[in-house]
Amino acid sequence: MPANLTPEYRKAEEWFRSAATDDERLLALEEMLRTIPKHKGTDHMRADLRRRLSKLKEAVSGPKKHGGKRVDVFHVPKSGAGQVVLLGLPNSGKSSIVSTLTNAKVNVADYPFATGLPTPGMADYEDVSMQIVDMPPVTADCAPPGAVGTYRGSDLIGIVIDLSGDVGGQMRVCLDFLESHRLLIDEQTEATDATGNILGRKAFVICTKADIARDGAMEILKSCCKGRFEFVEVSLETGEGLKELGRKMFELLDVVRVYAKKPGRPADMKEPFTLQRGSTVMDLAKTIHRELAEKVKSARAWGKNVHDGQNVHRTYELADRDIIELHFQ
Ligand SMILES: Nc1nc2c(ncn2[C@@H]2O[C@H](COP(=O)(O)OP(=O)(O)OP(=O)(O)O)[C@@H](O)[C@H]2O)c(=O)[nH]1
Ligand SMILES: [Mg+2]
Repeated sequence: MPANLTPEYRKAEEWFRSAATDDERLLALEEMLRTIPKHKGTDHMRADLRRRLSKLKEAVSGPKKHGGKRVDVFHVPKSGAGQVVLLGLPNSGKSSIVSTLTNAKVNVADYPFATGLPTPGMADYEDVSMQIVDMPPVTADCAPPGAVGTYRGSDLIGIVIDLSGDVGGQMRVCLDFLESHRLLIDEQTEATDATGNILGRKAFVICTKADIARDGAMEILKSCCKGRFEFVEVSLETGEGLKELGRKMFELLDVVRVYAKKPGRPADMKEPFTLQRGSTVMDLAKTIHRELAEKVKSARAWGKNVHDGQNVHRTYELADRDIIELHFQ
């Protein structure tokens, strides 16, 4: 029986191959196990993955003891439309962003190294929620152990730059960290392994403390990035730019919202499904229940690229805000 491995699984496999430490290998194996399609054709592969995982866990933390469970605090399970992980120097405003946009309890402080562990929170944007992860800081000399895995597992990296400080210096530290771990994906960074597979993540820049910015800080920052990133200027003090920040994160996560509808019933407009742009009717069916993907025959669609109630093939590419009624064999 064919295994029908998904792009998500392949990505996790690439991550495993490129991992530099056992901790990162562990995260990648867990991701492989999470994303591998679960059917008869993958039974052996899943058993093998579980074996490798438990062997690696033993190698990392010694044999299992009763009552003891190893928790990897740098592994942040994903939730919502996508995961944005923040990166920045001490005091740059990472925790302030998470504290302002989400209900998560984080430590905002006027002294450096106030945050010691990744902390996720959910931020609302229109009718979806996105996950933002507060992180311990990086500096020119050190980065939190395990953090590479958190960034590699994310959907988007938010580089946080304090506009009241030395913006060029902060950007250099963040770029050194990202480039040395091949965490970036853009035209200037070769974030691929030997077989040409992409390993990096997209990134953008969140410029904080706009209310107390140094003169010309944005110009200096933009000139040292040479058109590499998109920027959002915010002030957590005045609230300036926060709406734009939500919009930018949603745009860069590159997802579409789809509302499911049962035949003869109104669509559920409250809780859209979110899928990667480029997903099809079959992908939607798989998201609702993995066995439905094989059974879906066609669909009716309402949205900007179709006439109301138009019959579409199961390979139809979903557009943002489509309403979809699935039809099964
Ligand atoms: N004026 C102003 N102050 C800000 C802004 N954002 C954050 N701050 C202040 O900057 C200080 C540091 O903010 P944090 O959010 O704790 O910084 P952090 O990046 O999480 O710091 P670490 O946890 O050490 O990495 C706090 O005193 C905040 O109140 C802003 O937009 N404007
Ligand atoms: Mg903090």
